[in-house]
Amino acid sequence: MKPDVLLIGTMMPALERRLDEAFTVHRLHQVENREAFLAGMGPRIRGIITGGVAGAGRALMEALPALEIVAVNGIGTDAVDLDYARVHGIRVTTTPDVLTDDVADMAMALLLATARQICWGDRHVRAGLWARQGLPLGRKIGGSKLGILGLGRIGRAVAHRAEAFGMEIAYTDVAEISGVSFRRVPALIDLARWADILVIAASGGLQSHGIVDAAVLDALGPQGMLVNVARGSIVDEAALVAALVEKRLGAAGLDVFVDEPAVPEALLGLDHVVLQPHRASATLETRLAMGDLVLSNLAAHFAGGEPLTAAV
Ligand code: 8YV
Repeated sequence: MKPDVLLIGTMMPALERRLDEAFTVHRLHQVENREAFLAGMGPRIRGIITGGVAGAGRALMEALPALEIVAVNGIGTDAVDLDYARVHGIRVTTTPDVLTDDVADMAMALLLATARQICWGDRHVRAGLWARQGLPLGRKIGGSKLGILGLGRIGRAVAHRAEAFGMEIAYTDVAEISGVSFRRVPALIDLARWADILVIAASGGLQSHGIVDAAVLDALGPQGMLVNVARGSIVDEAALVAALVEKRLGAAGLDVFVDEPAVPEALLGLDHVVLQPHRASATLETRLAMGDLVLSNLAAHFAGGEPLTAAV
């Protein structure tokens, strides 16, 4: 008997085929009447596969009394009610390490695209404006000051890349990170005051909710730049939009938003903002590696063993 699992969202076809081989997969996006489905099938579901942002909230978990494991296809656990999982002995796994390089690359890509106005320049050429009007000058990355919020695996990978670009680096984290030579600035507002560019690489959740607020954005200032490859919830999005519209913040490169896939309308017309549809881990290689890890975690658990990368 193959275990019944619930797939929230989609994965690459090759990975979904492998899921189908090992499990009886129920696809939530194909369910027409969610209530009826949960009433009928809910008691049989032993596993959930979900993305990192939303999916396995408390209401869904409560409707699945036989739930044993939530395998997150990502590093963030925002999609899962971790307290509920702990209390009910439900394992939660993520996909660490395999996505670190790609997310750090996206941070650098956004940083460069924003500072050097790559997308703006591209629009300019395509619109046939090159011969007719100029563009404002970009900002030099080499020698600039990079503040990193969150010096975990991804933050460190950003720092190492930025070093190669000749940037000066400091970070804010809840504690001093051992084994790194980067300077820690305990208060985020001080980091923002010092930095030319602030990259957010912290985890989402209650602890970081809204900590990049209006005061931090003002400390970054009209010459400053914000890059976010972590979670939209870490930024006070209304304050960010206001700061960008009023030019109190110089520029932003954003891969994540509060209410994805909704992006604040006011950002769409701003040339000093670069937008991405939450794609930092979206390479063929990394999505395959993430999927592999999801499958391995589920296989280990259902074979009676310890999942490889358990968060809970
Ligand atoms: C994914 C992410 O895009 O790792 C995360 O936490 O947000 C991203 O890598 C997301 O998990 C969708 O699968």
